[in-house]
Amino acid sequence: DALGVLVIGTGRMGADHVRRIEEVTSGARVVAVVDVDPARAEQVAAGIDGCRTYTDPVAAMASPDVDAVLVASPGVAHEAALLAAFSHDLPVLCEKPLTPDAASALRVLEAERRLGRRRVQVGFMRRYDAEYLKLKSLLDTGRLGRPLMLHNVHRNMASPPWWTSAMHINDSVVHEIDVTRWLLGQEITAVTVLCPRPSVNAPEGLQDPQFVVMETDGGAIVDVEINVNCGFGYQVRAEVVCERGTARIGDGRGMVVNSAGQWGGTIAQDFIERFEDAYDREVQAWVDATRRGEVTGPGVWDGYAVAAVCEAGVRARTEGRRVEVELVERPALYR
Ligand code: NAD
Ligand code: ISE
Repeated sequence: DALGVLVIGTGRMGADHVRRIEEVTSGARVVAVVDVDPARAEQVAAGIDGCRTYTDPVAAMASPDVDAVLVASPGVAHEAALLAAFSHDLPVLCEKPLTPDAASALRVLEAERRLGRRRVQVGFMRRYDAEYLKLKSLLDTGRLGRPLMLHNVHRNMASPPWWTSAMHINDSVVHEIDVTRWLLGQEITAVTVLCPRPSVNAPEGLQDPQFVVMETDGGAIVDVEINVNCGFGYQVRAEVVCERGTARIGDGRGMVVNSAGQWGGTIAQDFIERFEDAYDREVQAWVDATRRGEVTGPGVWDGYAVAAVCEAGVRARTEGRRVEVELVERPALYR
């Protein structure tokens, strides 16, 4: 039988995941959606046979046709949704971030530990991107030797009006933090943030761009240019420098066109376009694992460790110094 999915939050990501589950993913269907804005939920549910709408996630989870939950509400609402899902013993795909800070992530971790088994896949979709997967496979062969440095570029077209300087790390670099830990198989131990003079494209008062430098427990150095008002498109690039070679992804050279005395291609405009395949693979992997009674992919430990690095990063910028990351001991459930 198809997995009955409840989608919580029907904004940009939630609506796209609903479309994905209905039109792309096999083995699942959307049985209900929740949004604090009922009009939003109605709009997304319209046209999906039998899809119910709710404004309260807890009431929705009590329904017997709900087999699993996809959380796509804002990060501040994730903890309550996750704890409610645990109390109904429902498997969850939770959009990043797991929660907005390390203390709340730790509360989720403790709650999952009390359940005694993993229930959550966190929406770090870059782990499902075809290019990142190739890079990971290459690094895992050991052919290039040990990784010494990882250079990242993360550019967004323009920041929305509610964007703050802390969101550069909490909302955007959160992905590089996860992908660094995954690619290198190392934890991040310290963060420093350097800021050039703000771009004229950035709204008044916003520290944009930022340059984040991270150290790992394997002796690697990682840098990230995070630039959320670049004005020309959406770009995510990564280059690993190893002892015997380098590997780079994200150049986005899909199709090169020669015309009128010029050559060139196009640049993706947002993450929905750039990471479409990654989101598709991520959701399919979650549905397949859930139907087998398993939980795979990035989990609560990853969500917690990433939250702790984000916190250190925001402090590093506001306090203008290198900040070390402190993690609790990794519980057996996540080893
Ligand atoms: P959004 O603002 O477009 O949508 C959020 C929706 O949740 C809104 O419709 C809002 O009314 C609803 N909502 C708010 N509080 C709620 C609650 N307590 N219960 C139920 N619904 C609630 O936001 P978005 O851009 O879709 O982001 C949603 C999540 O996805 C966030 O966690 C965000 O970080 C994440 N996200 C991930 C990626 C990615 O690349 N993986 C990209 C963008 C956003
Ligand atoms: C957004 O929330 C995401 O998660 C995107 O993947 C990221 O590129 C963007 O900067 C964030 O705002």
